[in-house]
Amino acid sequence: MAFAVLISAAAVSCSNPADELREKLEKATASGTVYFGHQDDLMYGHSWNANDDGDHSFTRSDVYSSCGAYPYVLGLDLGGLELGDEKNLDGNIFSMMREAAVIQDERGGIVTLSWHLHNPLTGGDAWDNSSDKAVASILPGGERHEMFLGWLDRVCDFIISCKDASGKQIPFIFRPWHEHNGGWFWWGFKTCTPEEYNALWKMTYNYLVKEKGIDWMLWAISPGAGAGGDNFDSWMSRYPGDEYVDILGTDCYEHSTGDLEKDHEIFIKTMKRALGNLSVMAEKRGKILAVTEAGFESIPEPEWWTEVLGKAIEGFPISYVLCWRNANGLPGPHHYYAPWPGQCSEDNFKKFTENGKILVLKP
Ligand code: BMA
Repeated sequence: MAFAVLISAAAVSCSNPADELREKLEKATASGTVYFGHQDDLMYGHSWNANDDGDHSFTRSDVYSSCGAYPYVLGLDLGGLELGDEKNLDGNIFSMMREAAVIQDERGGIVTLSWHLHNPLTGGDAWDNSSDKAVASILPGGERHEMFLGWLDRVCDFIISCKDASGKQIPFIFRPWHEHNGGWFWWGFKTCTPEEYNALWKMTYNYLVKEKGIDWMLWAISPGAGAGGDNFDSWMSRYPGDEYVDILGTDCYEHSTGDLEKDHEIFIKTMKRALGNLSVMAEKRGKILAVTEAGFESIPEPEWWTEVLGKAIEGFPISYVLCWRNANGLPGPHHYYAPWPGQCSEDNFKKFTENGKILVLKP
């Protein structure tokens, strides 16, 4: 009997793409290596845009142009999908995002999904924090609850539609309701109570996993560190519970004050503090650690990768670090977080990805 139980557990573990993804992430941390990630990497870069060009090859990438390999983790955002839009909030065509996700998976890489969704009560964007009733309105019994389930249905349809050639689901890292200890999103600490936030997460999880059967994703929670008084020490009051979370990450950026040395020092200190907190928690609770977003807009420091980011994450068992997008369009040509050919940190980035610790995806 015990033998039979063991066999069936092994069979289940092999057949669920989420287990394979978990193993991949744990392998990185066990060997002291870190997957490098970049938001929207295959969709557009500093001076090109696959959406506008109708280029379905997904061979272009600013990271590839800078170091000869693709990011191991591709970040994509679902913002706009909830309304049935054809493109996401940054101009990515959803059907092309699906193609990119499938190709990233085929290449052996990982895909993570974030969601800058509209405010369900006011109709504004994710940054519309004008009402403290938005979260309450979509919880069971709230006036927008049914409407919100329709939004979740669209997310489910997209996730389910992402399959490889053999019909296997793409195992996403799903990262909803991020930076919730900040006050800029409508689900942030200023506009909902800890109880409402936790109920929001559980409702989302239960709907996707229990109701819709989407059990092939890992769920990542990502408090922000550093920006505008981050309440980091108390972020745990907004944590739905161990059964709803697989990955503990942080979103942590360097900000420019005009004094680079000072900016680096603050960033390294902030990152280390956040990872110090999260690594203890991850170890205790058996969770995977990650830097879910990072970067320094415009990367004005030529040695930023090895001397700043590398030092900030050194010594922590993080599975991946994802740098934010290289905007092509709004909010402007300065909004980029990974190097591109000719960018001042390009050589240093190459060095960073060649030290054996930072893993990129060789084609
Ligand atoms: C922010 C900025 C915005 C973008 C949003 C969602 O950090 O990059 O321009 O719309 O992320 O990707």
